Amino acid sequence: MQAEFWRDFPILQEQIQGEPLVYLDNAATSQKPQMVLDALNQYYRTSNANVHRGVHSLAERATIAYEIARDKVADFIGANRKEIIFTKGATAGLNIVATWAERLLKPGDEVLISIMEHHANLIPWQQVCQRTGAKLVYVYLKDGQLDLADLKTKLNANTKFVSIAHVSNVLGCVNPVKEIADLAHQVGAYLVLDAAQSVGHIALNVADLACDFMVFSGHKMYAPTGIGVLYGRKSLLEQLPPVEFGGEMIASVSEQDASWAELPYKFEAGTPPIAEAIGLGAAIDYLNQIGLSKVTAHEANLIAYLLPKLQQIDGLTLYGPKDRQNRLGVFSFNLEGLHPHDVATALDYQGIAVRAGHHCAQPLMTYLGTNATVRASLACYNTKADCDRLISGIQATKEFFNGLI
Ligand code: 7TS
Repeated sequence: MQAEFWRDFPILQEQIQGEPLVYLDNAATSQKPQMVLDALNQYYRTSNANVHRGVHSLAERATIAYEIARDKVADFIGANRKEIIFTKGATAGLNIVATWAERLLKPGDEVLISIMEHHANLIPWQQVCQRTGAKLVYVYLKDGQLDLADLKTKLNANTKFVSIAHVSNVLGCVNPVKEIADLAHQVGAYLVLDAAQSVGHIALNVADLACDFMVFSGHKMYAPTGIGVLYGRKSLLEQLPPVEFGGEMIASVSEQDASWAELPYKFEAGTPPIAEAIGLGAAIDYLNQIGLSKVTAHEANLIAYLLPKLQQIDGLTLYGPKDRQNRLGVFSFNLEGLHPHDVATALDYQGIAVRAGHHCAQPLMTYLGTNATVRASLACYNTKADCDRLISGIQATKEFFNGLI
């Protein structure tokens, strides 16, 4: 019996090019369940006001709903509510951490990242290193996943930050975060975790992962766009100066000076994405209602089903780990002789949504010796039937183009 989570997502009823939609671009963004759509509607219909300022009843409703969303996030990742900063998304969170890092880093210091990082966890560090004279050091791959031995040789007393993806948005591999965090801490470095591709798929507990900072985006875990989370260990966030300045983030202001509000508000300047945060709370409710472990198990079944089928296709090069251990549902591949954009367009003609391109990981593409890949990525609402449609879609694409060549 297959889990029928797809019933909860109205957009999955859409027809694309006359075919029922098979949505396999979840690593880019996920679809939204009715519960999240209802929460947004309900908020705007009954509670819309600005937060943390009004004394009127609607303002109080909005503030309570916004702060309840923060509590839900804190519970979801095993953190304290003061450690949850609402941001625009994973990118914004990483930029905040990098801005702070810029104050600490000196020439000769090192920042260790991996070659599989999304540009969001790469360019902020490049910029910071260029400005401070610190060195950006890369860990490379072995067997399609992170080479831990390489990481160990590159960690040293100069390493001040290790910033790493939990799950690669191209390779699908799950990195051994706890082990990396322990190694980083042994040399006195901070561990920054980019959980953009793991959130909503596997459990995230900041204590178990031993990370100092963690970022993710709501929109990849069934919540709206425009909302994300920066988690930081309280003792660190207390030392960290604000990055943006303005309303909401102050304790008091005089003509020439200001003092900062307590955590987490000192990092939330201006009117926050209120509805979006409430939507994120609803997405967490949705996952809790199903049970995240059921989602993980359902996706693991799909991975076990799809991986060998992809590997059996003649002329298909699959990137990332060869076996399903340490893999989540992100499958990047190329078909011999075909451009990834042509493959994605041919799949779209069959109602199948996948992404093609460099996936904001150009150094990884160069390392893999390609310009681009096709990427199919799973979420809780996908089914074995979707996997079958992808496989037959790829076969049909091959036949179509072979007929032209
Ligand atoms: N980190 C990883 C690992 C990601 O996959 C992404 C987005 C980000 C950070 C940035 O998230 P944002 O919400 O701030 O943009 N990844 C993708 C992708 O693979 N295709 O589209 C967006």
